[in-house]
Amino acid sequence: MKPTPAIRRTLLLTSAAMALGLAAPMVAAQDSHGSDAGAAYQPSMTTLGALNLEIPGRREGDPVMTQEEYNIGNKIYFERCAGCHGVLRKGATGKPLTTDITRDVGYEYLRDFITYGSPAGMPNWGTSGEMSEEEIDIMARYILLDPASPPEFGMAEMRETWKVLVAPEDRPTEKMNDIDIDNLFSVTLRDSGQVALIDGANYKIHAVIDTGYAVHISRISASGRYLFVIGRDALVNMIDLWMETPATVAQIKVGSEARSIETSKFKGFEDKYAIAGSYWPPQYVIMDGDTLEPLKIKSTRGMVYDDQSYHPEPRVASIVASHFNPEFIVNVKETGKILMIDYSDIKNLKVTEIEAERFLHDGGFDSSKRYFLVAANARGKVAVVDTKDSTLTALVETGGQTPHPGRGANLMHPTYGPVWATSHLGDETVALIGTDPEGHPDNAWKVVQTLYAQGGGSLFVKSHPTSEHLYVDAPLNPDAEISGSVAVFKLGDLAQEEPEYTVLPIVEWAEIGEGQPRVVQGEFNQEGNEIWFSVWNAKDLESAIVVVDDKTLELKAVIKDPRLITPTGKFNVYNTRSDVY
Ligand code: DHE
Repeated sequence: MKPTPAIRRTLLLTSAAMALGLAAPMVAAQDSHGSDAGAAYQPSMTTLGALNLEIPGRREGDPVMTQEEYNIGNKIYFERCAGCHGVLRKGATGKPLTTDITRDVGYEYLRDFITYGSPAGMPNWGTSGEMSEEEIDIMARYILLDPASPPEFGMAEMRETWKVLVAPEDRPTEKMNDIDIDNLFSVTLRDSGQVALIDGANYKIHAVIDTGYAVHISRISASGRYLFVIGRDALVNMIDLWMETPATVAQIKVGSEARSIETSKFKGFEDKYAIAGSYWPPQYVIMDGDTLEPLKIKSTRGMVYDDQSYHPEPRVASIVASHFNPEFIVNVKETGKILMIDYSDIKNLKVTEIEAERFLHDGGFDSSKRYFLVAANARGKVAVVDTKDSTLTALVETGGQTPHPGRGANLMHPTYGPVWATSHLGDETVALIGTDPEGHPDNAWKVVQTLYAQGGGSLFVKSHPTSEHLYVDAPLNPDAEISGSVAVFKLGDLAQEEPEYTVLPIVEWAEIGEGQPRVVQGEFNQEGNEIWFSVWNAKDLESAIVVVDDKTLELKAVIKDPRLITPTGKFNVYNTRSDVY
């Protein structure tokens, strides 16, 4: 179980993450808070940063600050600091920065700390050139002021933003196009705030649709007709794939910052509800599945699962829909709770609250779709929920640093039977966790094998029930060769103690002249015979999607188009709605 020195690379990922628009943490000395990938991959609250918030009521001794300087402070704070220190500065993965602490240490200390950083993990914002002297001066004064209070987003605010562009009765009663919807891919065009709908068979772009700012993920209604897309600005677009040219039929803004959206999948409730979770305000909203009308908003503010201390802003991370019960599974990051929201009667809402682990982030189902596995990333664990009984099944230490599975990958292991895989942000390991408590009880909910891929900075793994391969990306790795390629393990080789991997030079295949594009997130077509990778370049440079033949591991096609600006996540309609991965 030993990695060779060549693959055990030291990770200096802050700059890579910053290049991708990911915020690096700012202050505070604590273990999980260094300049590695795990620490660097923190939320950047860009929408909050763009709000014109008022300077909180002045107190004696407050630094004098113009509104213009305050706006700059807000922007920097929400984009670079709030992901760790919290919107209200009460601390999240980073230490609190409330005025009792900042005033105690004073202006000079704060200025120097921001400038030079600390060996315990504080990035050196000044000496690295990331922030100018003026910006540091503003930030040191800004955190001496009381924290800003971004707006709440209740029913009145949501309804004001809610638009039904095409009413259900005016929509087609049958599919009006000849698109093979089940094999369509919704592709995030991150920096243009759009999604591209690309044909899985002939790679034609059927539509490019405007969505929210720094658009994040797509999910599909149970029937496959409606596509839901959420932007980081919490704008939800509902797209009707039956229209002659698919287009948005309803829209709503559910908060200021959001990352997740899902739809009801249980029998009898198909297409009935949608749910979106927000980072700010910390809440989720259940909406009508035909119109996005907001029906029920629930705050996630409350007690942390273990020490039962109050947390003012627990963010909603991943949300999935149960196949066994009429329930949404909502993962609340800071309180470490997994909420099973019973949507069969939303007037008398029943919520089962599962104690799991802090810093829940992303996850997916096992191959039976009964168990949901979610990374508690800053704790190095995966929580397993039995969605049939709505109980916690296990907490598994992955053995790696900062697990980041995406939805994970399900494999049939030649020795251990069904397993689910996650890679890690902080190192090159891939943990394979046994998921078959009946057929392979000795292996269930244990790391049965650790694979060593190319290096740290991995975000997504992928496989398919018909595939003989496991694909591992590493877009945040500082080495261009690694971030520009993917590692592929053959399932048959997993019986060996130290299976080798093949490297696919995806960026090279894309033949892109300029920039240092990163390869991110493999996604299979419906049949499972090809896998698509995004070649994610800067906004003003050429990007591409590379299609790989899963049987031969050879290049099958390169999709290029001037409209494909910063492609990242890809969501095949069938695989996404059926949780096939
Ligand atoms: Fe994501 C999923 C949060 C940055 C691409 N990302 C998720 C989920 C969460 C999340 C909570 C799970 C959603 C679900 O399943 O309901 N992502 C965050 C962040 O907080 C973070 C770290 C920083 C931020 O400020 O947003 C972040 N994410 C990114 C990126 O920079 C990525 C690589 C490129 C992009 O488009 O923004 C990115 N995230 C993705 C993708 C998924 C995702 C492609 C869905 C993977 C899947 O297979 O389902």
